[in-house]
Amino acid sequence: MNVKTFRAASIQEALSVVRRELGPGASVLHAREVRGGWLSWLPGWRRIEVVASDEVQVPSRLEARGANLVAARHDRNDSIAAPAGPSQRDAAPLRAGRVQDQLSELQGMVAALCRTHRRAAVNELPQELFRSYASLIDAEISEELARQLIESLRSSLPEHEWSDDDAVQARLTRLVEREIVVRGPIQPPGGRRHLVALVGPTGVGKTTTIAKLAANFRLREKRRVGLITVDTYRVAAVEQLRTYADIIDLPMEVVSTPREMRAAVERMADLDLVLLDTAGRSPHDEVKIQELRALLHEAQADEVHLVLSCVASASTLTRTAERFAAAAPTSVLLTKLDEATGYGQMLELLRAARLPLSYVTHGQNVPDDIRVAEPQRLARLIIAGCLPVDA
Ligand SMILES: Nc1nc2c(ncn2[C@@H]2O[C@H](COP(=O)(O)OP(=O)(O)OP(=O)(O)O)[C@@H](O)[C@H]2O)c(=O)[nH]1
Ligand SMILES: [Mg+2]
Repeated sequence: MNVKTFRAASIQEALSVVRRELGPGASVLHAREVRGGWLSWLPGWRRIEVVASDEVQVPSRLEARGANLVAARHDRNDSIAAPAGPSQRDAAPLRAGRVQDQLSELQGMVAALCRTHRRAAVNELPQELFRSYASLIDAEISEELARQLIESLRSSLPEHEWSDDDAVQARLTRLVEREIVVRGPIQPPGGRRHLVALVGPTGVGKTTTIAKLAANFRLREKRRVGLITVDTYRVAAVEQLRTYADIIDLPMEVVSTPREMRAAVERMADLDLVLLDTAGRSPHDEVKIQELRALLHEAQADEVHLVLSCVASASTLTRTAERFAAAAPTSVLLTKLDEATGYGQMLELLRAARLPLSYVTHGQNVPDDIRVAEPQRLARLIIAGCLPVDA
C-alpha cells in the first residue's frame, strides 16, 4: 500500500503537498500536530504531520474543503503582502480556528476509517467465532476488547475446536483471566497499625463494605480493628457506621478536620487494622476529591481502595476512576455484582485505571457478601454471565 507521511508548517501546506505528490484523489489517513524537539521552543514554530495514501479510499471531504483551502492560502498571501492592519490581526485567530476545525474533521475521518476496518475484520470472522464475539459483546465487553480476545482465541485454538463450545468457552475464560490483575486480600502486618481507606462516589457501598471487612477481620481473623469516619456531611452517616461498630464491638472515631484525623489515628496506634470510611464524592467535584487526598495523607493511609459499583457502564466506571485518580487510590473494589446484568465492564475499568482489583461484593448481607477478587472465578463470571460468584 502506498502510504506516505508529509510534514509542513500548516495543514493547508501539508494538504497541497499531498495533492502535488499523490494526486487529487489522495486520502488523508491521519493528521496531527507534531510537538517536542528543541525547535518547538521557537515562537510560532509548529509542524503538522499528515499521513496520506493514493490507494486507500475514505469518504473524503477534501473537495468540499478545497474552497476553504484556496481561501486560506489567499489569506496567508495577503497577510504577507500587506502590512498587518486590524482586520488581519483579527484574521489570525480565525485561521487558527479553521485549522483546528480541519484537524477535527481529519480526525473524524480517520476514526471512521478505523471503525470501517474493524467492522470488516469482525464481518470476516468464521461463523463459530462470530458467535463467541457476539457473546462477549453481550457480556458488556467493548467491541475493541472483544475483537482482541477473539483474535487471540483464533490464533491460540486449533481450527477444528472452534465449533466445540466447551473448548471455546474454556479458552476465552483463560484469556479473560489474564486481563484481571488482582491485589490480594488486605494483610495487616501485625505489630503496627495498618490503615485502609475506602473512597468513591456516593451510594456505591463504602460503609457497608467497611462493615463487612471489619466483621471478617474482627470476628473471623480475631484482629484488633478500629473504625474512623470522616463522613460528617450526610445525615445519619455517622449513626450508620456506629451501629456496625456497636454490633461488632469496635472502637470508632468521628473526625472532621486534618488535626482531628491525626489525633484519632494516634489513639488507634495499637490496633492491627484501622478502616477509614469517607463521604461519597461526585467524580466531578475536583475540589472535594483533592480535600480527600489531603485527609488521606494526614491519616497516612497504607491502602486506598476506590469503591465502584458494577452496575455502572464501562465508560462511567473508567471516567469515574480517572477523576478519583487525584485521591491516589491503590486498588479498585467492585460492589453490587449481584445487581449487574453483565460483568465485562470491569475489564475495561481495570485496563484504563491500571489498578489491581482487591475485593468484590455481591449483596447487602454483612459480613458474608464479600470476596477477595480472584481472576479465575471472575473470568468465569464474566464469560458465563451469571452469579453465584462462588460457583
Ligand atoms: N445489592 C447490593 N447492595 C449493596 C451492596 N453493597 C452495598 N449495598 C447497598 O447499597 C446501599 C448504599 O450502601 P452504603 O454502604 O451506605 O453506600 P456508601 O458508599 O457508604 O454511601 P455514601 O456514604 O452515601 O456515599 C445500601 O442500601 C447497601 O445495603 C452490594 O454488594 N450489593
Ligand atoms: Mg457511607
